Amino acid sequence: MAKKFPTNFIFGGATAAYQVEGATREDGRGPCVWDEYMNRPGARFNADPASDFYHQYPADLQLAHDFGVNGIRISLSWTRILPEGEGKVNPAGIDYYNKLIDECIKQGVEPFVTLHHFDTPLKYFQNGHWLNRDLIDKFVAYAKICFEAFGDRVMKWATFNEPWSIAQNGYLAGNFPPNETFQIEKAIQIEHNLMVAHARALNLYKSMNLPGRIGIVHTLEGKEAITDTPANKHARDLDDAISNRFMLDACYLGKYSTATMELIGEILQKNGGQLYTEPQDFDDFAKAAAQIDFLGMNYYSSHFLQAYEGESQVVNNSTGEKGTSVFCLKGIGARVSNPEVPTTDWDWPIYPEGLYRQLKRIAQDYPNYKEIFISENGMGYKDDFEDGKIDDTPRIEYVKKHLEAILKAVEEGVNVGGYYIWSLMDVLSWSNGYNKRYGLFYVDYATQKRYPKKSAYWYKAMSECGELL
Ligand code: BGP
Repeated sequence: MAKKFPTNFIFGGATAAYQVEGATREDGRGPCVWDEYMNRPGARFNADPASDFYHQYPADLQLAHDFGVNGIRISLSWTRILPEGEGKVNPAGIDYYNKLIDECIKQGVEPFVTLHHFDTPLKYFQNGHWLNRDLIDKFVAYAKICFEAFGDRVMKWATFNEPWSIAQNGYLAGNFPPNETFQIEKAIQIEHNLMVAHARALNLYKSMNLPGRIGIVHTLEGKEAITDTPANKHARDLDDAISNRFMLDACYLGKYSTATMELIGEILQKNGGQLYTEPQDFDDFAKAAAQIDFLGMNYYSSHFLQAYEGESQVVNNSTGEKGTSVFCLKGIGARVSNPEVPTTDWDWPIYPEGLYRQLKRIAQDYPNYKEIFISENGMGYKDDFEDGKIDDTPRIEYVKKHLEAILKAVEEGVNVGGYYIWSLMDVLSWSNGYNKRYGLFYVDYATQKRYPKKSAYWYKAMSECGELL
């Protein structure tokens, strides 16, 4: 079993603007969808000050540097740059990201910048969100401003973070705004519209002749049949089609394959609804598929599928009370627990094999992928803080097994350029709040002091020797 990481492998840490910055009302930032949502009556937590990255970024980047973290995923807050979503640019927003990007470079922590990590401007959210195709043009205009402002120094761009989570969590599971459930038609339409926005922004970037590279970040949940019956395998294929394959086709084939559309068509037929597309969309897809530089793959977990004929029902485990999740979708299948696979307290199966299989699948089904970065992977855990020490051995075990899976795929020829642990420091979790920690660095939210966890020392040692420890 290979233990060596490829040369120049990035040992990164991931963040997202809304989950770390805080300062939601500072320096002219405009409201995004999550500001309203997290401040609704009865909300359990909000994003101020989160990890206070808006002010603490020099210290965080110093820590990253000191612990061998040589890449960071950050995202740009659209409404810091354009408080209204469009129109007048906020110089303070540009100034903040200029300083942040420069500091990353100064510390040798290469920035990998995502344009949109869930934080759509509030106004557009209220106006139909990604169901409204006007948002596609607004996004491309925002992207242009970012490419012009930071494109000379940012060498890795992603258009979107996890389009599937926007669709699934907002419109099927109901744990992201607008908290709708079982809206299969809307979820699929949103996926398509996001793929159009991705393709157009990517094509624009390529036309600007900037020195960097551009891709997209997808969450690629593994899908397995709970037992090998034809019905369970079909449920697996349906869940895979709506969660993964539909959007991978758009990004890498530049169209939806006939086999993919049969599965999507079956889901739509059983739930009612149809997909709206325009001919130009497919020209844009084809052009983007020929130019995409890399895939960012977020991987946390896999689902085990059982055939299911009933109505949709979902119960979200958003407190870490083990064993409380339910996820059954009409016309798709039921995600059931596999007694042989351990889970986190939030019921996410721990299944590194699924990461290996997703890597192999990309290489096989989309051989034009060029390069993959594991743009998020990590373990949500209720860390114990004792006298400034955090022993997060279960997290180390989790990450180690996933790194082994990556190295196995690399050994078999898959081109993986780096790993960005979710998360660099503890951050706000969208639907869980602050007790679900992921960081290499523990954040004491009362003082905003950082403490390296046991995992941070382990990560540093690996980064220094380039071998799995
Ligand atoms: C991904 C998101 C991240 C992060 C992570 C962990 O889907 O891209 O932003 O939140 O999941 O999720 P959670 O905080 O729900 O445990």
